[in-house]
Amino acid sequence: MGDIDVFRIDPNEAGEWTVRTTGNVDVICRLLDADGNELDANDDGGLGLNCSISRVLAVGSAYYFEVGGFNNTRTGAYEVELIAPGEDPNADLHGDDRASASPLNAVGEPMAAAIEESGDIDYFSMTANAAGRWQVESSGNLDVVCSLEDAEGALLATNDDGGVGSNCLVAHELEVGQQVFIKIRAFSAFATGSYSFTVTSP
Ligand SMILES: [Ca+2]
Ligand SMILES: [Ca+2]
Ligand SMILES: [Ca+2]
Ligand SMILES: [Ca+2]
Repeated sequence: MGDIDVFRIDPNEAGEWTVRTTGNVDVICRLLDADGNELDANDDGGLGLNCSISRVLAVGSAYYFEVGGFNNTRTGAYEVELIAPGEDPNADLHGDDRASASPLNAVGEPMAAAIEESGDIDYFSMTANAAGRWQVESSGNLDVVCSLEDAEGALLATNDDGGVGSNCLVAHELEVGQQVFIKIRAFSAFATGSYSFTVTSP
């Protein structure tokens, strides 16, 4: 592995934990104990080319989750998810409607997410801090459709394949302080997989 990121895990309960990546990067991962011994390794056990490791962990011990690029190549964004014992590993991380939308993390940086099950819709909310033409563009191999809705749910813009490949690209004029919702779904009602999207300010 070339560039490696290491994440420390301190379990707060004993049982089977799942640690995995999301995004559209082909990563490989390893789980190490506090002494650096490898407990498990995985390449594509998650969605798409993401890795996933499930393992019974003990309270009071530190563990390390290593993420590297497959074949030493890794470009793009991924996120690490830690799922506690008893939590549903297939749970949908971003709400299916405006009321349960996730706040956008950052403007100008890719956000990794997934269509975990057929028909899933992911909503994200953001407030424009500048007036002008804002843009939302997806990346990855999943054919997604993206839309912009205003605070009342009126459709402002929608697009299917305006980006690279079958990725979406929407652009719309926003006012300062205007709240909008980004809605992302798979083009196919049956498709699942991970995707990323980037919001660009004027
Ligand atoms: Ca992989
Ligand atoms: Ca989702
Ligand atoms: Ca969702
Ligand atoms: Ca598309």
